[in-house]
Amino acid sequence: MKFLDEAKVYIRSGDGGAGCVSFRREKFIEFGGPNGGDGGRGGDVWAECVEGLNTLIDYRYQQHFKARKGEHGMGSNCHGAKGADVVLKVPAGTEILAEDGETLVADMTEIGQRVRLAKGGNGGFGNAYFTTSTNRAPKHANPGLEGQEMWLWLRLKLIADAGLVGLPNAGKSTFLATVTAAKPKIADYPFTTLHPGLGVVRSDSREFVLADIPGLIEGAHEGVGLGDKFLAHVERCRVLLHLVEGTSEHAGKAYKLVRGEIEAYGNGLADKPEIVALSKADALDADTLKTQVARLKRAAGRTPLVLSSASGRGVPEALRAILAEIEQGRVEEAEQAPAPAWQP
Ligand SMILES: Nc1nc2c(ncn2[C@@H]2O[C@H](COP(=O)(O)OP(=O)(O)OP(=O)(O)O)[C@@H](O)[C@H]2O)c(=O)[nH]1
Ligand SMILES: [Mg+2]
Repeated sequence: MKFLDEAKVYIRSGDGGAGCVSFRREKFIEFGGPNGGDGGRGGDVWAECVEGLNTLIDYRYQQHFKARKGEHGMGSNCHGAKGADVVLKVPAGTEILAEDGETLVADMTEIGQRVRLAKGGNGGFGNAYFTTSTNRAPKHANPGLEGQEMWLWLRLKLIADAGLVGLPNAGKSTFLATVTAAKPKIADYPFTTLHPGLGVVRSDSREFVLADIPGLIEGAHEGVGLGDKFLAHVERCRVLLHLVEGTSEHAGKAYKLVRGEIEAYGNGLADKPEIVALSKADALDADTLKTQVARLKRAAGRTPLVLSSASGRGVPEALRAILAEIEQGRVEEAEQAPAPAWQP
């Protein structure tokens, strides 16, 4: 399945059905009163967060979603039926934004979450409704109310606890493949990864979700390479694992370049906790390793982890560091959450 992380959709809820003007006409029944039924309510448009989706690709093929109209009221006090709803099924992590692309309408983060995006129009009252003591035979009914229509943006921001960032070829996908059951494409050319991938890491009997995204290059925030929009997929992460290729020319420069792009992207990404690791340690001789570690340490302002997905060196340490950050995040979240209401 192809990946799509942004889509624009048009939605319209159903119009309400019109009320009916009708009078009871039966043999032997004199003065049959008004009996026009009310119109039915128009259908609503809902968004629902469902399992098993990780892309918005379905919205490339269908962009218009209209709920059905309510049926008109009929004689003999028959009310019109409610129009059928439509439901937009979206993957977990989808933000629903207004047409301006900024105003958040809903954030779909939990499987099963349902949000009404547009309410169907109310049905009109039939003439039976308007009967009063002074007007025993009203000859008018209401039309139904119109449904609402709007354009919305769907934007997917995958939900992961930790995210991998780095230059192309830094070994991000290889790391994901080493620590999870995910099978990302791995090759020794840049931009092997075009779409983000997720994997579940099980370590020390705990679990977390790790996201692998495409590589960043200089000028990504101006659209160079694959741009930097895919960074949205690590926006929800608690911690970033920044891999710096040990075999690169200068690990310190490589680190700074990526940091520069993360800062240019904004959205709070630069403030996230970051674990820095020098990757592909197995491919370096002792001297080069030492130099690269020293350069990276100077650039990052702390001692980097030394990592090799090939030999497994440093992998448990990296996972432990990530887990510690995630735990820390959970503790902070629990502290910030309002205390539960008092209950007897
Ligand atoms: N020797 C060695 N090679 C590695 C290691 N990790 C990755 N590689 C190789 O480095 C190349 C790039 O690896 P990827 O995992 O595709 O790199 P990436 O960061 O995902 O690259 P993009 O998806 O292009 O951004 C592949 O040929 C891997 O086999 C490692 O620990 N040691
Ligand atoms: Mg990759």
